[in-house]
Amino acid sequence: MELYGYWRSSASYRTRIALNFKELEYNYLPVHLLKDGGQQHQRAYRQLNPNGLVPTLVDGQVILHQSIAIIEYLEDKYPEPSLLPGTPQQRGAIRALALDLSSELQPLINLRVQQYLKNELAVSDAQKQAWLDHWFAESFTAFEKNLEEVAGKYCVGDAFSLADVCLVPQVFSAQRFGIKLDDYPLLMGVYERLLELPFVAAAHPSQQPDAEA
Ligand SMILES: N[C@@H](CCC(=O)N[C@@H](CS)C(=O)NCC(=O)O)C(=O)O
Repeated sequence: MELYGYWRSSASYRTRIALNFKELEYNYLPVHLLKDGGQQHQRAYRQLNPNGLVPTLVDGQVILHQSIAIIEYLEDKYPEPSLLPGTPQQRGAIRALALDLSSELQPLINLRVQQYLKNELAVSDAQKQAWLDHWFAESFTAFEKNLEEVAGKYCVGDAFSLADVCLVPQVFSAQRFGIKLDDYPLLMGVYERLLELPFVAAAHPSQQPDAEA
């Protein structure tokens, strides 16, 4: 399998965690999101992923975009160990938390959105920071509340799941964007425990071949 990704892309990071959790071998092919005007926009890459976003997974004849679709594909093909463990209720909670981060929060803070705010709408750096602060606070406040109901050692109970796969990269992004995280003790407690897992640690942006200082 080949994974096209970028070291500090949250969606790529999710996919790496899932591949590592399932102990699947893959070749990592970096796509630099800033160099050359953004390599994700180059024709060859757009043929694989017409959205011009990372990640993309290539598995033989199968070419897949969207990190959650990629992870569900891996889950279907390699069901054990499962990223959707537990009862139907727990599996529902896992999916909901994963979507809260991957479908609601991440699209608002993505590179192309930030670039559009700055380059097309001439938003100042302070206004852009206010945008990031606002959307992280909305999302993480609700996430913290949800964790009160469902968390154990990890996001949902004591088993590692797709919700955790999505949480780790989002906290990494928050730290990168200077978001204040003091108001989310449950969320940060889960995050700290997740970082101790070797398959999570190996997926960290700093451990990737395209990592920059
Ligand atoms: N929903 C997509 C999001 C993919 C996405 O937004 N990727 C970002 C990096 S995290 C990207 O490629 N951004 C490039 C750009 O905005 O030009 C997924 O989960 O795969």
